[in-house]
Amino acid sequence: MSMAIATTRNAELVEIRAKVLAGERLDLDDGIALLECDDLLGLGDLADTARRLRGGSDDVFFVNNLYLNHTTVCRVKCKFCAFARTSKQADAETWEIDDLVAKAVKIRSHQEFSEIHMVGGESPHLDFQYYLDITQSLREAMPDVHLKLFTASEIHHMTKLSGLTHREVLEQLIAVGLDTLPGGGAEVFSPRVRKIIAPGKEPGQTWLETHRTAHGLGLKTHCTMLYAHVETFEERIEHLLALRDLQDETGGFMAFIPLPFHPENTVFERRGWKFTTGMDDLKMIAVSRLMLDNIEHVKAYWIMISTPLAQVALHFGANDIQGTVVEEKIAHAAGAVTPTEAKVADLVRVIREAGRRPVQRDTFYRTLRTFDAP
Ligand code: V47
Repeated sequence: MSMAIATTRNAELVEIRAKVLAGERLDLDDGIALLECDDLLGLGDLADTARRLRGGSDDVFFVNNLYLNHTTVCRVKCKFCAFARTSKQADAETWEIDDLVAKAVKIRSHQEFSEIHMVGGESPHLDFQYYLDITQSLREAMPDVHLKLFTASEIHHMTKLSGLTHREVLEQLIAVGLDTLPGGGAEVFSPRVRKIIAPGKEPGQTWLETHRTAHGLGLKTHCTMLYAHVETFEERIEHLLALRDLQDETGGFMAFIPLPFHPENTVFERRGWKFTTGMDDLKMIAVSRLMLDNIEHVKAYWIMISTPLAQVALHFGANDIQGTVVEEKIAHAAGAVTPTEAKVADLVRVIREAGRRPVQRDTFYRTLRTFDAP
């Protein structure tokens, strides 16, 4: 009995499996067929096979990191977002630079994080100098910590604040300490989808162009897709193909993170939108791995899919579970029921018990610490 017959009952999956085993690139139709396929275990096995064929091992990565949000004030009003506030709302929060840096330094006194991941709203009350000053202050206070700051949407916002180009904004931020960009703000690139869920946001092309510019300046970045709201399967795959094309051109993406839509406290909750199920999330991880044949790392973001499902996702093409996080607010504002932080020992246990080898990494996926295999 051939391998393909042993692992799948689905005729289309057999054909796509043959392409994967031959090292052929999958196309739009393949991607849609994979999302439509109901042979979940066959799909997971294929994604895991693809990961290994491209050099993946049993190593599963995590980072000891700290999330910060400098402001919740945002002018954009994306309909999927439960985190944003107007400045008049009582619980709106904008940090004074010294206070936020002092908070990070205090946390560092008892947690050796290697990375700060900081994103925020697009506040009309902050100027570009604030962004430069906060970056420089974090850099000076913690010279050995990697600064992964600001989504491409925030970089675009800074061009509006400053009158500078995307390139100039990035150059100035790099000069004061920016190390990489996180992948947020991508949502789904389709103009149809953006018009419905984020009419005030810049076009998907601007997100891509900002990352292209960053890569051109030698900055590595991350990429995401917010899925399971109004987008079609075709629009999901087109999004992945746009990322794949840019990666062919620049090689600047280190990891892809699929983000399942959390509807609580958003307008979509009132319209009856539901949280994704494990089936949706596992399929999306597997299809991301299969389509993104040139992005080395796919994250099973435990904050949004839970640690039990992240363990399964490690057998569906994912090889990273993100990090310790400490203070996650975006997903939790929208109904995430996971804890907001994990200890290194928790992540090691989660990875080990999934039968994989935990590797604590830095942001560039260099090994900082290994742990015995299970
Ligand atoms: O940009 C907002 C998304 C992103 C909701 O770069 C929502 O390594 C689900 O980008 N339901 C922020 N998602 C998170 C993010 C991220 C996470 C982990 C790792 C990395 C990385 C990046 O979360 C936003 C937006 O796309 N988001 N609201 C919501 N209700």
